[in-house]
Amino acid sequence: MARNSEDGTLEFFVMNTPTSPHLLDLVAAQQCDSDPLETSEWRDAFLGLIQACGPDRARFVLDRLAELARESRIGWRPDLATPYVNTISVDEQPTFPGDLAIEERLASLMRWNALAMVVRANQAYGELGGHIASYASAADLFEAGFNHFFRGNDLVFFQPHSAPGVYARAFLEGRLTEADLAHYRQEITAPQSGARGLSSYPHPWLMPDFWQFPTGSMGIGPISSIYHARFMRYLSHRNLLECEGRKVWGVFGDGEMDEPESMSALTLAARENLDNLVWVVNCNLQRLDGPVRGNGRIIDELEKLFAGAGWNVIKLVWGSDWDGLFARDASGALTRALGDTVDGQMQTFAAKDGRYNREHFFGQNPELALLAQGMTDEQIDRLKRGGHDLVKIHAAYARAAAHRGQPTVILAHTKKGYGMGSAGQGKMTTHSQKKLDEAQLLEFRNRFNLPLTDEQATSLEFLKPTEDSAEMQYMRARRAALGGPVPKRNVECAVVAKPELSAYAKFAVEADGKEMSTTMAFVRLLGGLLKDKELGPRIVPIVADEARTFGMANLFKQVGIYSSVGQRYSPEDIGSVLAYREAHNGQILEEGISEAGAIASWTAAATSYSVHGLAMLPFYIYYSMFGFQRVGDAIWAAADQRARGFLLGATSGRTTLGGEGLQHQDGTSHLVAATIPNCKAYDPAFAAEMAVIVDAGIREMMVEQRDVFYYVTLMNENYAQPTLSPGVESQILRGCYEFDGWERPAVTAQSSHRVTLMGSGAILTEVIKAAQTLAAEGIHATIYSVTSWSELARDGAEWERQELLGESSADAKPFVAQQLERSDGPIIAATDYVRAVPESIRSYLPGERRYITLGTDGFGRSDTRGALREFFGVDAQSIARAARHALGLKKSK
Ligand SMILES: Cc1ncc(C[n+]2csc(CCOP(=O)(O)OP(=O)(O)O)c2C)c(N)n1
Repeated sequence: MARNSEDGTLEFFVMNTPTSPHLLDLVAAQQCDSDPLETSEWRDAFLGLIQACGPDRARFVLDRLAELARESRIGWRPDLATPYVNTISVDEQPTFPGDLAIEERLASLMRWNALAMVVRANQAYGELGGHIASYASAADLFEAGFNHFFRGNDLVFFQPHSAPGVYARAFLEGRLTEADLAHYRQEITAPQSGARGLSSYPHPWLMPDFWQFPTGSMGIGPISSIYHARFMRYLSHRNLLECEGRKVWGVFGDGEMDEPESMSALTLAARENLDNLVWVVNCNLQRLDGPVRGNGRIIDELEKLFAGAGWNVIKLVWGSDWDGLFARDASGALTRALGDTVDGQMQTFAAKDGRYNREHFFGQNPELALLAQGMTDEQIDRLKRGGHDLVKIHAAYARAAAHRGQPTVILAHTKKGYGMGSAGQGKMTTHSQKKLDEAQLLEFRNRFNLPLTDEQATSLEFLKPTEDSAEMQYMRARRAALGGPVPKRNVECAVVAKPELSAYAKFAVEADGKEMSTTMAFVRLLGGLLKDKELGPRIVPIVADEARTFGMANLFKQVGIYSSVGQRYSPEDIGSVLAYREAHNGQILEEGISEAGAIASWTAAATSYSVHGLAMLPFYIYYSMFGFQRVGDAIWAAADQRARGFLLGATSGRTTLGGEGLQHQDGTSHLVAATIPNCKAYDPAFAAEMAVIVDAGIREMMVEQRDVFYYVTLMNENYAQPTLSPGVESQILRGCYEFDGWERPAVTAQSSHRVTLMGSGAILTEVIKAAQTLAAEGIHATIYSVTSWSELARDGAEWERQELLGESSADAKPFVAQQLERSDGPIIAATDYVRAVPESIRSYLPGERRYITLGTDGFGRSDTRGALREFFGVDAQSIARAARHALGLKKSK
């Protein structure tokens, strides 16, 4: 059905591609109507039923017929797609409760200031970047929310490239100054001019009183919003905080929906009946490079996806000025033509003027041409898509907000670069358009009736009506009625007292040689913490289907697994002590096999102190390989969001996990953890060290309320756990201490050689064995248990920075150098991680001493721990060999 124009180019495309089986079926079905008369009788009967008995009865009858169809196995299944029109009909539309003219003027002001901010920044510094087109498409979607729906205590996720629009509003609201706007994307230099720099995208780390949720990395905002909504339910069901009435709103891009994270938790949101969640997908049909679905239709695709996942779907496709056209479309020609237009073509229509649209859209057939008769080209040009019509947007939001039992998605049809005219509306290149010439600026001014002279427009003056103007008063009144500004990040929350270490971890700090793994010790410690009256209820244990792997099954019974519906079955193991127990007020979040989900869940809990003013303390325990490597970007976003909580990388180390092999053995997580500035990463060897670290973390996050989170690796290797030596706690926290609690063997030879051995995690046991071997040869070894390479490296880097700036005193030294002063000889470091981890402290060691690092670079293997450690060269023999080599000795037989 595509037709060639005279010059041979394809003029019009229809949905006859394999991407649209529904329409193919429809077309085929229409073509195969063997008895049109009978068909029309059925149709009339059904229409008569609606008319006579109303929609409820009609639905009832349809349901019964559907049952019959299924029972008769005629191969029928309902299609999830609906026609390419608005879900809400004109007569269902509520009266618009606001002052439409003022709201439109406000939206135009926001549009202008957002555009001016980006263009100005780029005129000054061409390298700064920024986006105009995304906000141009989303402005009305945002404004309807700001004026009517986004309450002060709601959670709102903003499409990242629309940040200029949010700043533009904050400027009118008096939350940002003109100087701030003039320093968009100039965060470092702004303070020199007495301004605050505005971050490129929503980043709570950079604007901690402003942005709540980082959304710059596509996909993370969507999944995060779902888990935040679910976490609100968790808080309510556990009677910790009443969240009823609060909503999570997320405005996301249609291109962004391609990210696996965007889609992976849709069914969870439906399963959990998250009617506190509303997504608005800004369907401008474009992403960065081009159309989202050039040959298909993203709105249809998303409608089916969301409906199939169990969401309430509201299509917001056409603006009010289409209402009359549809009303006059008796033959259905308009609906059919719109339904046949693929997105690539729709984008072309967006980029072209009214005349082109008259010829190429309305000109397709006489029925359409008739509809457009009496409209000027200008009117055709101004026909709005649904996502640009405040009245239609309001209707969709109102229905979404009132919907019960399901999350809602609003698929809002917009134009990318709306109003940018020849500079960008609907253009392939519009995403990165950040320059407008004088004529284009004037065109924009005229398009939105902005009160700017030519001079003001071309010099990109920001616009702010006077305080007593109708716009400003209206805007303030709306925000006041909705409970204050959005976005706004709160930092106030009450301190949660921490129990004494001895109250919950005595077994670990006084282990007295008992054998256990650090994972076992952690689980026991967690069990103890959960019993504490004050802190216990705030703890959120999170697993991604590995609780049994880590020996946490006892917690099922102790605190239960959270389930919004309780437990509707008798578990298979009901009689056992560790029976599987799901409960409405269960405490454990068992996220199933979704590390992306579990980390989003952790983030929701870890930022509860700010999002809800209620400090919660999540402990997410997982296979360490499936942490930073698998969901590193989500952890980065959590760091940006100033998360406070514990990540426990269990079964860590490339040789300690043994048989699991290449995909499971983690040798790199500490490398990545070290790159996150507010992540404190530890690789403790002993249960006592782990307990000291967890205790300090609780103090730092819950009592001192610092924006840090802890990453602690845990091992599944059982070995004798020593009692904590007195006074080493602060050294453990800073990164290393001399470990003296090893048994010296009988010396078989004498030598004056001295060596220093450093090790962390499970490899410290190999270091101890190496020291014993060397000691037996008469070589004196000093052992340092390294609890955190990254903390040592950070301390060293800070010392170096101060030294370079001439700010350090002459005798200042890095902490690791101070610690090693008590030792002699070459230094050998061994870990179960890649060598780059211990290499990170090289510059901060006493320079005259040789430093050799041993690590587990390369792919893992499946074999025994012994074989693996020998293979990678991190076993006791290899460590001892390296020591002798550094001392210039051959092995004495
Ligand atoms: C994970 C990730 N990948 C790529 C990008 C780069 N990127 C930024 S915006 C964009 C296109 C966004 O398209 P869409 O979601 O449709 O939003 P629009 O700007 O069109 O409204 C891309 C690919 C990113 N920010 N994050």
